[in-house]
Order: sequence, then C-alpha cells, then structure tokens
Amino acid sequence: VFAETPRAPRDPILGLTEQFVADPRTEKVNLGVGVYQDANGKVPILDCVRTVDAQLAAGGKPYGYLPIDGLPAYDAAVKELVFGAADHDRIAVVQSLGGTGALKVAADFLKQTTPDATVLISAPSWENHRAIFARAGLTVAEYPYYDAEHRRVDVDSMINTLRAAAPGSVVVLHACCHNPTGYDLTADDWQRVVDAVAERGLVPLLDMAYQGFAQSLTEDGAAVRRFVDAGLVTLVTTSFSKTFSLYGERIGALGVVCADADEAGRVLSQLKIIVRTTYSNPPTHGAAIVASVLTDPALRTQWESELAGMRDRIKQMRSALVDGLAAAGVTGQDHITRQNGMFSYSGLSKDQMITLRDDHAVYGLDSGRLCVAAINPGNLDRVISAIAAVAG
Ligand code: PLP
Ligand code: TYF
Repeated sequence: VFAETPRAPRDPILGLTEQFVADPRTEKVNLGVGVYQDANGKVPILDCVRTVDAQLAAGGKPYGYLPIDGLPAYDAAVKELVFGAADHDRIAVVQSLGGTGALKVAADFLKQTTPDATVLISAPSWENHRAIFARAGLTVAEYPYYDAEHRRVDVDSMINTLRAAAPGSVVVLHACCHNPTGYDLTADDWQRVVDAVAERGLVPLLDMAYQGFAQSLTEDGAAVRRFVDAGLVTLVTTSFSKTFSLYGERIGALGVVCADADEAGRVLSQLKIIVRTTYSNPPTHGAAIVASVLTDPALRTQWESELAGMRDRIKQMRSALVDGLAAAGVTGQDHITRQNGMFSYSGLSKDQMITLRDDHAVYGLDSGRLCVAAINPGNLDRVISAIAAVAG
C-alpha cells in the first residue's frame, strides 16, 4: 500500500541540526535551531524547575490522566500570566503540547468554525505556521512584514494588506520576538494593527512563544492585552519551551478570548473535542512544574530573574557580536541590537550562509537567520571571524 509513498523533504530547521550532528569538525557551531543555551553552551535547567522537580519526585504523586483541557491550576496560572486582569470567565484555555500543539488545536478549531477563512501569516514567518494551517485545510496567504532594504518592519505595507483582507480572515501575529527576523512592532505600530483588525473584522491570533525574551513579561504581553482591551475576540497560543527551558516537556496553551462567558464555555467544549480526538489529554509533568512555579511567590520571583538572565545574556551577545564584527571590519551591523529574542536576520545571503556552513562550520538558516541565543563567550570569536570572512 505504501509503495508509491514519496519521501517528504526534511524540516528545514530540524534537518539542519541532523546535518550539524553529523559534521565531524570539532569547531562547529549550531546557530540554526532556536534553542537557548547558557554561557557554557548548555541548554539550562532553571533552578526554579530543579526545585519543583525535586518536590514532585519527593511527593510521589501518581501519573494519572489529566482532564482533557489540562491541569486546572496550570490553565488558571496561564490566564493570569498571559491575560492579566482581563475577565477570565470569557477566556477558554486548554493546555497544549507546546506552542505547536496550541497552533494545531487552533487551526483545527478555525477550520471547523470558519472553513473558508484565509489565514494571513507574516512574510517571512516561522515555516511551521504555513504548514500547520495548510494541513488543517485552511488557505494560507501572507502579509508583508520584513523590509530587507531598510532592515526593519514594513508596517505601512502590512497595514495596507490587512485593510484589504477579506473580513473574517485570520491574522497570525508574533506577539514579541518575531521568528525568524527578530524585528518587532513598536507600541504605535501595534495600535495601528489593532485598529485595522477591528475595522476590517479580522480574527487575530497572537503566537507568543517568547514572552519575557524581549523586554519583560509585562511589556512582551502588552500586544495581547491591546487586542483584548479593544474588545476583540482573540486567539493566543503560548509556549513555555523557551521561557522555562522545558523544550521536551511539550508544554504550552491555547487561549481563546470570547465575547462572553457563555461563548467561552461553548468554545471550550469544542476545543476539548479536538483534544480528545487527537491525543485525549495532555501530559502531566510540564504542567505541574509551570503551575507550581507561577503560583508560588518565591519560585515565581526566581523564575522571573532566571528569565531576565537569559534575556540579558542574549542582549550581551548581540552587542558583543556587533562590536566584534566592527573590530573585524564589518561595520553597519547595528540592526542586530535592534532585534529582539533568540533570532537575528543577519542580512547575509543564501550563498554566504552556505559558505559559513561549508567552510567555517557555523550553521545558520539559508534565509540568513542566526540563533544568537546559541552564541557564548566560547564560540563568539569563531562566529565573528567566520562572518567577517564571508561578509568581507
Ligand atoms: N511559534 C513560534 C513563533 C516559534 O518560534 C516556536 C518555536 O519553537 C513555536 C511556536 C513552537 O514552540 P514549541 O516548541 O513550544 O512547540
Ligand atoms: O524556529 C525555531 O528554530 C524554533 C524551533 O519544526 C523549531 O522555533 C524549529 C522547527 C520546528 C519546530 C521547532
């Protein structure tokens, strides 16, 4: 039956990691996949996570099934973190398998409720956005975002496209730390987007995989609150993969802000059917960790400081990269410090990225995206000299 099954292409990002792992060169540096590493090049285990892990192990709690929509304490904590003071009764939340799982549940729900809607994603966007919504059967199109010439967001073109979109179109927005470019909207830009979405009757979906990696938890969550405060029905997908360094635990959430509590109850009932027919109910451990940290004041404070530590380290590496490149004769790289989050659209061409990989063992994406969160004092000089060699 599968004799004619074609071989699918590798995931362009995760496939690159396979290539990196197979590379025998010892000086190799992986700036491909978006994983934060500490100053020693290790994926950190946060101290707040270690503490809760030890408590959970000592508690010896059995691994029973969670409710379909997830651990109640977790869902409540997510509402508080993501939506702040908004009326929680009109928000339907389900725990999800990371941010990706939240996007998938959202995509299936949108296909069920608005099957003919077009989903607009940024040009460029995280490639999985297109793949997830297309696979759910929705039409995917793009709105302009990145202005390569000026190395910034082309917000005027973005707004023009939103204003011309068919009412009911879904607009996928990166709440902060845009992946892949690193360029975010300003507060004024966000207000223009909210106004365009409201006036045109579009459906906003904010994907927030990096809350706290740009400025702070509050500032990075401001875009979500802007849409909610404007009275718009809004979908939010959130992830704790990066912010808790819990990549493999697959812990995230989908929140749907509805018109009122009754609508939220009906929406939740539909989301639960999608979950039940996809994986029945979510895993226990990541939710227990995140819920405990978010609800215990001391652990919460500790987490916020560890999150700030990751954020600050990335910013230091951005500055060091710009300074080092300037010292190596590659000037005009200030855009790297204007970007937020784990990624930098370096401005390097596909050919330069391939040379970087082939001749210097520095792995980034063909688009020019580099994961600056994987740069550390031990590999910084190699990264600088490699970029200087291909850009010079
Ligand atoms: N959305 C964006 C924009 C991302 O960059 C990522 C990164 O992994 C995700 C969603 C998915 O996150 P997760 O690993 O939690 O599925
Ligand atoms: O963009 C990244 O590198 C991260 C990690 O299919 C990732 O978001 C990459 C590809 C993928 C899933 C996660």
